Amino acid sequence: MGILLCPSMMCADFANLAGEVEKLEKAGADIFHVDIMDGSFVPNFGMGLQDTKFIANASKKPMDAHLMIKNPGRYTGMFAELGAEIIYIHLEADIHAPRTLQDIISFGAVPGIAINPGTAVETIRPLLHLARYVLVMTVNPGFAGQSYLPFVDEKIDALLDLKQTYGYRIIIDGACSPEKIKSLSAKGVDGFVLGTSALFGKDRPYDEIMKELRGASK
Ligand code: S6P
Ligand code: MG
Repeated sequence: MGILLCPSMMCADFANLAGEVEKLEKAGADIFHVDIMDGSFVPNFGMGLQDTKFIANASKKPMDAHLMIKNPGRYTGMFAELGAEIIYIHLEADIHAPRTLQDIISFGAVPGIAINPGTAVETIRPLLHLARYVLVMTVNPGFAGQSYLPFVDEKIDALLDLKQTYGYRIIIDGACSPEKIKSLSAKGVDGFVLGTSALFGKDRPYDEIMKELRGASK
């Protein structure tokens, strides 16, 4: 299987969200990545509920919800209802994370664990058996357009080593440049969130860029 390309919709042109979804879907987007923020777990606000619902309905491709919010367990049902097929939570934000991950499954969605640059693999390890995806943050969560934090490489290696045991897929979120996509996919990383580093604001057609990214990862 090839790599999963997941456009980060907070980087899209909101003046033409319908056109963006259509172009990205035609270009071969695998999963639409939707960042949800509460101004508390991270110092920013992300996409709104209406945008989230719009994207879920506008495309046949799956959409994920990356919940950068405190107490995500209160809202997973709502995001499943809005159309998120994959729901990522940050374990630090939830004192009953195992229950939240089980709830996500009971709502018919796929559970994912997002891991911050400063969070150890050992912290999430007890719950890895409940996750089908691990979203590795390679920037501090909250903003697009930041620099890749190289110290996260060690964590990616550790998660790659545990991948067979638990059977999850690894997706990288943050500063995924064409060079990083090439080198990390060669190591066994399954997918990448595409923001300003590879896809948006490049003045080039999405299909051309995504074709190139897939070609380089073979
Ligand atoms: C950041 C968020 C991400 C960004 C993405 C932007 O908190 O979770 O999904 O939208 O990382 O990508 P880039 O290439 O601008 O860093
Ligand atoms: Mg994200």
